Amino acid sequence: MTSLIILFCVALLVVVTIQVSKISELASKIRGGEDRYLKENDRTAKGLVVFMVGFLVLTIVSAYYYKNYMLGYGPHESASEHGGSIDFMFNITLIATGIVFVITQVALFWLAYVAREKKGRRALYISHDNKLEMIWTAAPAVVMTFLVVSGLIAWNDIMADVKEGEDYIEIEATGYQFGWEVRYPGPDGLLGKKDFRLISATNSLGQDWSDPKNHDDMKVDEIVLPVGKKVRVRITSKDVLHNFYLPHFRVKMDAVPGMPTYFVFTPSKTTAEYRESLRNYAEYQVPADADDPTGEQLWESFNYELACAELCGSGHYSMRRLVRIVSESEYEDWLSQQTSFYESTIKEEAGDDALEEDITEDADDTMDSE
Ligand SMILES: [Cu+2]
Repeated sequence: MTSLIILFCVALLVVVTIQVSKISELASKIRGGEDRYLKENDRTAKGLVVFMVGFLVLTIVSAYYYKNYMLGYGPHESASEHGGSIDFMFNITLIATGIVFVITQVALFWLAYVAREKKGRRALYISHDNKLEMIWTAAPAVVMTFLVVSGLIAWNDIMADVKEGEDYIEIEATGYQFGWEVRYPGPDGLLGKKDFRLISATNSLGQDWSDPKNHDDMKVDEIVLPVGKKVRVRITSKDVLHNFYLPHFRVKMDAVPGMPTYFVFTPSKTTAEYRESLRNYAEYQVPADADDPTGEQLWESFNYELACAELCGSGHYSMRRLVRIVSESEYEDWLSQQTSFYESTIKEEAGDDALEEDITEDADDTMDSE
């Protein structure tokens, strides 16, 4: 009801404004102010052109100022093999819409100036023009088709799953409020089975210990991956929606509880290489006059990171994890230092008792089924 009354008031206000302006227009005509009216009209039309020029100049200045924030430029180059095609789509879309933006703004303000009211001038009336219709239908259609088709091709390319027999590393990221559990498959290269009913204080992922593939699976704090190798990330969530986001690799995928998703990508730059590429950018250097106790430049301490890109609750910000891309040999070294979660936690803590318990439970199950 309140909104209806407000709407009615707004409508009334509009009517009042129109009536008042009509009256003042009439009054100025009666006072013989037609010349003054035309002069004012002239001034407004010229003002619009000045506004357009200022507006476009500022647009260009701000585009130049922020050019380093464009994907794929300056310190924002992608660090994955597919990243370039995403950056290309972003930038080509920005350029296409930018051109249309300039054309329409110029047309809008320039025409308002050129076609302003003048003494003795009559408005030109065009009821139909096939040529014009063709141009403004065909031109956007061609551009849109190009954008949509190249977008589709890029999408199918990026979202393609690994093929059978292909060499890749598969890891798993499970989002929860508030963090990520990252599981590596261990020496066998295979992730073990999970069942949410097995989730407990000591088994946060619900790994099924009767599946031997689980025994060498490792949980890690830092995501370390070798450069130039295909990685398939299984993405899932334990509670609410999260989003597995690796901005530097142009990787972004929802983590949906109960619905596994994945993303396949190939890191193309090691952390050390990426740091080196940031070396010359002012935003990655500590200013000479700054009070810097570490004496370290910002580019030296740069790290790739995993973030959650789905607002998932009060601790959303704290879901950051470090990602390190290293050479193949460094990766093997790091991998050999990781211990299996089963070996280090489950087996040691529970000792032989748990194993015995498992056996008795199994025996009970068999009796039940009989
Ligand atoms: Cu989250």
